[in-house]
This record gives sequence, structure tokens and C-alpha cells, in this order.
Amino acid sequence: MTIAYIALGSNLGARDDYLRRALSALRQSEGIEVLRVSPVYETRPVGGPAGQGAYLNAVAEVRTQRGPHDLLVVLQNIEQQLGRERREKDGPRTIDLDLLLYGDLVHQDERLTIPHPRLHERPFVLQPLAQLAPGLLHPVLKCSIAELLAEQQGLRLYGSAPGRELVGRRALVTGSTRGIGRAIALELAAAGADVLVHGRSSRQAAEETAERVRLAGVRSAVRLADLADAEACRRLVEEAWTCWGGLDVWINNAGADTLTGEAASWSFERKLRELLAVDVTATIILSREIGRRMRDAGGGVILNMGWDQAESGMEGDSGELFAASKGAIMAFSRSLALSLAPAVRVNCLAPGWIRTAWGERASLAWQERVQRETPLRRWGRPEDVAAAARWLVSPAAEFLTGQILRVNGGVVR
Ligand code: A4P
Ligand code: MG
Repeated sequence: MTIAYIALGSNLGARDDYLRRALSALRQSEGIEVLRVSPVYETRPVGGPAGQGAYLNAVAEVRTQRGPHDLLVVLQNIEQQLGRERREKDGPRTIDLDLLLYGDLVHQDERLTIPHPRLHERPFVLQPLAQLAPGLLHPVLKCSIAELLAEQQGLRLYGSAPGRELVGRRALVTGSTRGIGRAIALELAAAGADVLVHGRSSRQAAEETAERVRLAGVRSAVRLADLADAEACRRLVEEAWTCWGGLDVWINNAGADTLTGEAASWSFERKLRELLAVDVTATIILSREIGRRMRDAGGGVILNMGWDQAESGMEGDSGELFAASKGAIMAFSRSLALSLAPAVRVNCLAPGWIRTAWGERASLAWQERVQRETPLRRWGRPEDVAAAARWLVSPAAEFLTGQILRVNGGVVR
């Protein structure tokens, strides 16, 4: 799954109708999920023959399983469906769909150049793109979209750029080699934070995440530790703290996976012991250790990971197991917030049905149940949780501590 950005432009005929139809065709394309669309801007034509009409321009953010060439073919097919004729360079067109960015890919062949070669010099692309992702780093030029836009306007950003609200913050995310933890690590990096990646044993997976983090133009390093071991937890805090001379953000995301792989066939009691050790005891030890250091150093933010149904209840072994472990984390987080206020903020996220390793393989009955029980009618994505985490650890949330934020598609029971 890759996040890509697509530019839309039209300056012939019913321009807004062409944009609407192009977006609707994108939404209906298999393997493409339109996440967000920028405002539409009316813009003066750049280049091309004299006297052509003004353009409407917008940018769409999509999430896709398709490769970049495949995605380009989809875009060209939509252009064709909508009556695009290719005549002169930069001539008027009913619809133009360009692939601006495809993750952090840098690529060039005769069919496709990524990032789009003129992206950085065109306000009609940069302005709508900056509405969606001001902090996104151009993978070649290594400056943010907001900076590129300012440059086109003859301005220079002074101080921290928009969308880079965590510049200078040092963060650690436990369990960030995959799934939700990885999404959080990448999201904090996109906001400008340096991120320490933690994994249990796979150095390779951790290094891969760290490599991705660095592409956002920030520092990253890897620390491995088995959180089921209390001594390893204390060592992790010590090593992480000394790595960059302190930490500003600590996110306890790691949890034992008792749903997939070999663990799925463990006895109830073995699963319980594992969840209590990795989810509960480790979160408590880590947050107390790091919380004390942050308080002594003058401040910091801790974020823990609960579960929305720990409060409402869910039937079955997994419901009981996660209610006991995640419920404990949620209750503990409130008390710790009181202990560490006002210097350190402590909050908790309570995700609902998020499509991670288990969700990918869940039975049809589960898929239907998730749809039925979620008012927003879809699985949550790791990125949904990451977006909430980014906000909760940012200065924008500085008046929030001791809170539990449900990221669950609207379930209120
Ligand atoms: N191609 C290579 N890389 C890409 C990519 N990342 N995305 C190749 C899309 N296409 C890419 O494109 C020409 C060839 O570029 C394709 O065969 C593809 O394989 P095209 O869409 O057939 O032709 P075009 O649209 O004339 O070229 P292009 O490059 O899309 O033009 P531009 O640079 O986008 O300029 N003024 C305003 N205000 N608003 C506009 O939207 N657009 C243009 C078009 C000019 N002036 C404008 C606007
Ligand atoms: Mg084009």
C-alpha cells in the first residue's frame, strides 16, 4: 500500500464536471482508495498557446496497491474516457491527470518520471498539494511542499514550516517495525520528529522502518528489546534516553500478537500471561521510567495504546483477554497522567477495528461484522491511528492529559 498524489486539471468545457467525473472514476477504480481531495483552484494557464482559458486545478491523495506504471495507465484511461485529445504541448484539455508523487519513490523511464518533473515549479500544483500535505518532503529536493510553494511565491519560510510541527522533538515508538507502530513512526517523521524505531528481534525490519523515517529528512536509529523482560525494558529506556540526549515523546504501541501465527493456538492462560507481560507490565515499567526522566528534564509526552471495546465489552476469549490487558493500560494511563502533571502529558488511544495482520485475513463473517458495527462503515487504517497519535503528541493538544481518544469509526456504545 502506497500513498500517492494525483494532480487534476481542466480548462475546456464543463471544467468542474470533468474534475468531478475524474474523481468519481478514480474512486471506482480497483485498488485505488481516494483518501482526500484538496480545494479546487482556478488558475491562469502556464505555457501553451495564447488565449486558452483558465484552468481548474486540484490534487487528490490516494492509497493504492497498484504499482506506479499501473496507476499511470489508470489515469490515462480515465483521461481517454473523458474525451481527452492530445494535440499540442500544454494545449487546452478537458482533463489532465498527472501522477505527482508515489510514496517516496524516485524513478525515471521513458513513460514515467516520479516525482513529476515540474511539480516543484508550479503553484497550481503546489498550492492544492500544500493543502493536503504541507510537510511532505519532496524526495529529490528534500524540502517540504510548503517550502517549495513559498519559494514560488518569492517567500522563504522562517522558523518551523507548516506541517512540520514536531521539528526538533525526539520520539520513540515501541513495536514500530510494522502495522500501527510503523505508521505512527512514519507519521511523526513526516511531522519533523526524529524517531527511534523499536522492535523485538528483527533488526532487518527495524532498519527498514528507520530507513523510511530518514527519508523524511529526520534522524532515526534502531533499538531492539524484548519487552516481556522487565530488565530489558529498563535498558531500553536508558539507551534510548542517551541516544540523542533525552526524549520528548514516548509511544507505547507494542503489544503481544496472540491472534496470528503460532500464538493463535496457545492456551487461554498462556495468551493471558503474554498479554499481561508485553502489553501491561511493559507499558507500566516503560512509562514510569521515561515519565520520571521527562519530568526531571522539564517535560514530555507519553501515549499508550488501549482498545475501544475494553470499556463496552466483547464476547469470546479475545474479548476477555484484550479487555483485561487494554483496560488495565487505559486505567493506568489516567493515574499516571495525574502523577506526572503538569510537566508530562499522558494520554491513551483506543483504536477500534483497525485492519492490521489479523484484519487482512479475517473471515467474511468478521468483515461483515466490522462493517455493521462501525458507523463510518469501514475498517480503520493504521494511518488513521497514526494521524490521531501525531495530533495528541503535538503542541496543538497541550491542554489534553489523562484522556482516552477512541479511533474507531464512530462507535459510541
Ligand atoms: N509522464 C511522465 N511522467 C509522468 C507523470 N508523473 N504523470 C508522461 C503523468 N504523466 C507522466 O503527458 C505526456 C507524457 O508524460 C505521458 O505520455 C506520460 O507517459 P500527457 O498528459 O500526455 O501530456 P501533457 O499533459 O501535455 O503533459 P504533462 O506533462 O502532463 O503537461 P503538464 O506539465 O502537466 O502541463 N496551467 C495551469 N494553470 N494548470 C494546469 O493544469 N497544465 C499544463 C500541462 C500546462 N499549463 C497548465 C496546466
Ligand atoms: Mg498530463
